[in-house]
Amino acid sequence: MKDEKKKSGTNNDKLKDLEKNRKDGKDEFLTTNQGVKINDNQNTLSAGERGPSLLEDFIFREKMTHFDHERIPERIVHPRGSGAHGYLEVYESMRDVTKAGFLQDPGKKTPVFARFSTVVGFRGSSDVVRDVRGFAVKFYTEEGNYDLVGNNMPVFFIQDAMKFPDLVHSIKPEQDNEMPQASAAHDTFWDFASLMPESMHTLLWVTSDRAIPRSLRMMEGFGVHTFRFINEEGKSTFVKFHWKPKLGVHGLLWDEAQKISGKNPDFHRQDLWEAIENGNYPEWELGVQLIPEEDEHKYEFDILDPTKLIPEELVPVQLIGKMVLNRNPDNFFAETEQVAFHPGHVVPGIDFSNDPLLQGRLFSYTDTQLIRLGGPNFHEIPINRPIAKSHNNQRGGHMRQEINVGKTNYHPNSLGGGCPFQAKMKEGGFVSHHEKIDANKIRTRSQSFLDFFSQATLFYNSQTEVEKKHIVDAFSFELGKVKMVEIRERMVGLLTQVDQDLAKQVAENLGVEYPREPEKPINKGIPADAGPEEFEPKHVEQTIKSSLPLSMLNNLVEFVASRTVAFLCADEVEDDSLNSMKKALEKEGATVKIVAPKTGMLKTSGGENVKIDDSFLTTTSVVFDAVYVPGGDQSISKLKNDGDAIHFLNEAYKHCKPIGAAENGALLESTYFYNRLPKDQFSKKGVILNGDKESLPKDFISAIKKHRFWNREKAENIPA
Ligand code: HDE
Repeated sequence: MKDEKKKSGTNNDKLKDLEKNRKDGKDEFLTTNQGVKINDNQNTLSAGERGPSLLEDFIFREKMTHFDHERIPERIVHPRGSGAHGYLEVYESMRDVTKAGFLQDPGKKTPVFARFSTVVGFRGSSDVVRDVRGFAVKFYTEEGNYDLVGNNMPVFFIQDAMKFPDLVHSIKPEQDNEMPQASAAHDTFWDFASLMPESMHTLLWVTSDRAIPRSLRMMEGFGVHTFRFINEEGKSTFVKFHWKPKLGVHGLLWDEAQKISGKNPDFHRQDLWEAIENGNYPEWELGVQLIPEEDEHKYEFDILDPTKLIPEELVPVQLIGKMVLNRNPDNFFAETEQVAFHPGHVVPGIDFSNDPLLQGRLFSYTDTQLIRLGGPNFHEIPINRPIAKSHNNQRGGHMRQEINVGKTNYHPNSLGGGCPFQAKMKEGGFVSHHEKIDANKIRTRSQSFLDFFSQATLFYNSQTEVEKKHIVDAFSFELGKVKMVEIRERMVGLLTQVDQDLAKQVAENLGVEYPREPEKPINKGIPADAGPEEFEPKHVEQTIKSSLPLSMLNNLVEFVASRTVAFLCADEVEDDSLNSMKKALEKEGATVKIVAPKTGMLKTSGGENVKIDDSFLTTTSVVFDAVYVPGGDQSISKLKNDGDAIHFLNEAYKHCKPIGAAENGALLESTYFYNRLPKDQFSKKGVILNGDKESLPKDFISAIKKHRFWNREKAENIPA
């Protein structure tokens, strides 16, 4: 079954290309790398039964040497990631604005490999930390590889690549003691942030629930920078790229995320893997915001500034295709670890803008692959090689795979008939956009980049009250972990520039003084010889005050497929209420897991044997989307005496998740919330009790579609 699923994705040119490198040891002899059959893989060669090992044991030496070299340096940023294969299918031709071949024909499918990542944590850290997520897609187009190396947030911390090493040093574990892991909540990061007011907009995104996604399948992606589309006539149109997930954008709660980190640090990786294995293929629509060149200076922000987004109310997102991920990698290291992305991998029809952050990235990515993958031939690694033909005069280097024939490795040549030829533009040769530049060499920041706060305010204003509260809590948590009071105070000072209420609440939670007069922002990022007024941050009047797509909760997508529901059961659970709910949920595509006090099998009241998926020892409410308690007096009375079962329900309630129970919720009577909640409020608050075999599943499914019930006032007071 699993193999069939995997094969369903093989119908694309890149997957066929990888086929020649796939190896399966099934029915084969064990051999050395030189192909010599191995007779004993358990014992080293030694002088006598109890004597020393012999140096001549080439089989042992080869095995151990390979093992000793199995690790490569992890990515300095984005080391922990999960990848998958799939395709992009285009809805409509983009010929008017770009000549990129893969965007010309409706229905055209281009193979892709996508990798999602956290930024800060090491390769072995948890998936569910508060962080930006990388969203990188390699398109294997017929004109060469195109990489869209984006994030799940549309803006970035800094405006200029020059500051990137400082940003990353500050956010990574501190240099003296290498703590904390996978977290920005420490002094060096907030010290840096408090001196870098341009970070403010991105910090609002990072303190929102966007930074703790429910699933990699439920997050947006953004190209961040403004790029260019170039058409056949050489006309340029500015473009911002978006990925819109079919399932909508959903987050975790912070308390939940921290607990999942302990219980299942592979939460996102496993969710992506299982969704693909089970045929719930994740999908995103590719969207573009197109800005005619004439409009470059039309907005109150600079489109080259990566700390700004273009509100969709000003430039709508046009959906031009969909990406479907339908096949898991065969080998994590060979594919997900060795894949090498680069924003400079573009094809004719796509070009760069002068965004100073993008310009710096264009240098960094090849440079980093040279150290990470060990030399200049990383483009030959199967996952990286294009399906387009590639020929040039580059030769040699570590681990060269190609055997280039003939005499010539230079251009121009006559001995090789002049091959390989340069391609004219009409033959598909890449020609950089002819942008006129006539300027002095200077190190400075453009005046048009100096509004650091208005879009942070726009983002905050666009959130629901629940989302605003989570932002306040996140700032309070992060800064609460900061030891230096001055840093906390400086951050509160900066928050006053965004929103007074936000600043006031955070100040209150931190126990620092709230400045009566909004503090003048500190700007340390300017050259020493510049006049201070020149670089004073500005507040620029915004065209719009709030933007609908920026809130997750105002754009809820309701669905059930691939959500996971825990069934709390013990022996003697009633067959009917277990099976009817299970059937109804599975029909909708949900995954049901039987959770019981012990693992193994349980016996239903009707004498059936049911496999238990997890016990209270091996799982917890936080990894589920909803909880259901089937009926059966014996089962319920056993669970009533089990503190873990009651905690499971209290915690699910605290995290605002739908809870369903047969037989009027007898088990729920033992929970903290049952008697505190007026009975007529139950269903409004996502606690579904009353109902028969038909109405109960129907109501429970409707509740699951809502995802969470934020109206559980003071739910966080639940002691769980
Ligand atoms: Fe990256 N970034 N980055 N970055 N980035 C890397 O390249 C860098 C930035 C992003 O799944 C590195 O191959 C600089 C923005 C993703 O393999 C490195 C600057 C955005 C990934 C690097 C930025 C990104 C990376 C580390 C500021 C969103 C993971 C390993 C000038 C638009 C790709 C590697 C994968 C990885 C440099 C800022 C996205 C060191 C210098 C902005 C998704 O080259």
